[in-house]
Amino acid sequence: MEQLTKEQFIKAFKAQLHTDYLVDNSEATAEEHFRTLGKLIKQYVMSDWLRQRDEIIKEQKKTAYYFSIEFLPGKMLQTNLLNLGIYDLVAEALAEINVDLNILVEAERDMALGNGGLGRLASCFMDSLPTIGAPGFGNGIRYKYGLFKQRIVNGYQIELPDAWLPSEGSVWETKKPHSAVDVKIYGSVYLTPQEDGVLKPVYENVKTLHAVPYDVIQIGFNNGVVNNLRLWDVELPEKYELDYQTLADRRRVEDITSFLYPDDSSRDGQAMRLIQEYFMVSAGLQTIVSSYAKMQLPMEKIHEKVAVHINDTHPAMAVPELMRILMDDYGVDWDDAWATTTQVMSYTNHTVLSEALEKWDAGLFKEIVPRIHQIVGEIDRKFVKEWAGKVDTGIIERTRIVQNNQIHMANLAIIGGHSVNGVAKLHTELLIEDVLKEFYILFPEKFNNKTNGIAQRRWSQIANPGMSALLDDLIGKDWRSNIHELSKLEEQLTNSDVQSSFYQVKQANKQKLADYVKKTLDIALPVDAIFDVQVKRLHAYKRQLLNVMHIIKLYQDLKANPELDMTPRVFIFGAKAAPGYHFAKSVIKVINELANLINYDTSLNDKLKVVFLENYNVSLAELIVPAADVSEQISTAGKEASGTSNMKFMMNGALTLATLDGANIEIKDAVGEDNIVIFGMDKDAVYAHYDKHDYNSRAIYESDQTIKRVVDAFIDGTIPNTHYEGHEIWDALVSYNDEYFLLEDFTDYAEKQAYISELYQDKHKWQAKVIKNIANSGRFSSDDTVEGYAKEIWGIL
Ligand code: H53
Repeated sequence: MEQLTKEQFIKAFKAQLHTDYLVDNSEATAEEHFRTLGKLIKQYVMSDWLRQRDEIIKEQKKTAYYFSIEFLPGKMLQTNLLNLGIYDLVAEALAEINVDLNILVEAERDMALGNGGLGRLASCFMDSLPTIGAPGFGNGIRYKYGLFKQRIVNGYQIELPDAWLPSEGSVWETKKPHSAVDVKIYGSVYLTPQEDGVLKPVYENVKTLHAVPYDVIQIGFNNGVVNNLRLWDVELPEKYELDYQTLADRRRVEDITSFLYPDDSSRDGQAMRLIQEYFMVSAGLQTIVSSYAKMQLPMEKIHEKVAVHINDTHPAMAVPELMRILMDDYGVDWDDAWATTTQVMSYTNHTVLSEALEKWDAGLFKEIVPRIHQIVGEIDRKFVKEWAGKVDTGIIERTRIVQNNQIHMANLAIIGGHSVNGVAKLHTELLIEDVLKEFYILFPEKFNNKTNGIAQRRWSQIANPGMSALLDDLIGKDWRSNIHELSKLEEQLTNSDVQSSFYQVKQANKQKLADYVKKTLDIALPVDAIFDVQVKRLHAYKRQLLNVMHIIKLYQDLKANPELDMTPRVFIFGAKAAPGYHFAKSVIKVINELANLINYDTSLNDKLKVVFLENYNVSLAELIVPAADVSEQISTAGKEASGTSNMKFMMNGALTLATLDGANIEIKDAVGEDNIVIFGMDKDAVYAHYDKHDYNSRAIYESDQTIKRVVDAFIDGTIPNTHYEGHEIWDALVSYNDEYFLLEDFTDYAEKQAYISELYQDKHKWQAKVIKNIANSGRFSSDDTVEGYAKEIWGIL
């Protein structure tokens, strides 16, 4: 953007307020101020945005499209100001006219078009792609309701709709009705030979959806690059209005983009989800192919200019949809279409949990997307034919796409693309050795690792201004554009002045969080306590329950000996449970009741506090992460693909308490064993139990008095109002053999927690480790991660 002065900004800001709302600055609401600022930002980047688009067309640049059913940007105002390089200027200019930027920040609604790690990663990539100057665009759905708003009532999770989208639309988006496309679903299709002998599909009784794109600006950091996140909304096509005569018909169409499916761990079997997936994929690909067509290059070479990324299995229909467009709309023959499609497509696997790898009932698939069903059938048939006689038939049967009348979307994405990557070293190893090992036999060259990363600007400069100012003082400002500069802190680990400065920053952040907790929950938190945090989706494998067991142990120890010399602890949880995930909801109830029990027990002398923060989301994370002393990353080894909050905490100077799982291992490699606290079984120990079937949680329960005492607290009335939930948990741990090995890992976990308490007493030692973590966090920048994708997978840099 052009150089901007405060005066120019103030003038433009006031004028825009007048034009849009007919108000003076002093009368306007925070919401009006926010939208006005947002509008100005969009104006400032408009020419860069258009230039980027024109350059791609003119220079015929290869472009990557990141297809994802989830994006989780949170709020965008601060990021946009920062990336544009006008944060301070705008804050000061607004202050001059008595407008507080922080209040405008508050007025923005979180854009929560995602459930958790997957969606947040996609948004970190959206920030990093323009920052590294890569032509990489997002493609997703403009859900009217994002992830549900969580309220806690009597300790239970209540889910409310999250109406994030104002009636005037998001200030960051631009509706593009002229770029709308039609998407066909349902009906039937048959192939009929044309004059030239080529088979053409004929559709009957289809329903046509009108897909309208909304483009959301993605601003690069201080480099004049503006990319695009294209979110699709559905409208009723006027041309086909007779297809939708009743209100109910119309509503069913509107529902397609109404809400995000809040269950990312298992398919809920609804046709609507399948329609959402096809809608997003088809609309996105039709647009991509038609803009490629404008380059007037051969369709068989589309892979030279276009890369499409399948983020998790949800967009896997991109493979047959691109085949369909190339063959049916552009007359490319099967072999050429297949050759180019497989070079266009690449896939990231984000999970080893087999229930999270989507499988669709073939009947439902055929009903909703009949042409895609035909193409998938043909891809499957050719795959089987190609490998017959070359490998064991068992391998073919287990890797083919259609099995037992189910369509395996991961198999489709792997067979139909040229690259499959995991999201942390261990995760990729597990894919190769276990989960996808038979694919690895067939296609070893496709497999690669891309460890996740985080958009460091949001998780340092925006979330932690105190630490950022300190870093400026200590190592200069270059770290703001080159995060690897943080390694300069290595020279200052033991400098006690530096240590005390980091300590003060942390205490201030803890105070800020404590103020929020006081305001929202009316609980006073002692900031000299260790702030021990576990924030993430609630899932059995993430083992929030292990954390709960340790809290119960501390509670029991303190009750038995109120004089116990213990470093005060504040345990902080934030987690949403998928609405249909019963067990996870029981854990939430138990945490809340345990918190009530502990927080109001004066005999504990403030040595222990437990808080469950309602409605965990990106904005709340920005408040919590900088205030953490301890980051809980305690999943059963081998289950968490990567984790990304672990990286955010590390960058903000929390010590990680972790199993050797996901990216925790790489954090350990980065900081060294002495600067992370590792406990529990590693992946080999977990797998040994699987192989030998020798795990016996009841035996542990019966032989270990401490564990027995802790586990019995779930059913002996210790925790009030949890009769039902307590029994459910007790049964999971004892009667049903503790699927995630909490009992086996408990003793080591509790010992390492005790070690942390002791370590915290030695401020010098603690702070040296804190600084060591910050100094080595640069390697988890998503700028570097996407650079890896851009160069090694997409070939766009
Ligand atoms: O993706 C994150 C990982 C994390 C993993 C998460 C994830 C989802 O949020 C949703 C579906 C899915 O298959 C995986 O659980 O470990 O860090 C980004 O890769």
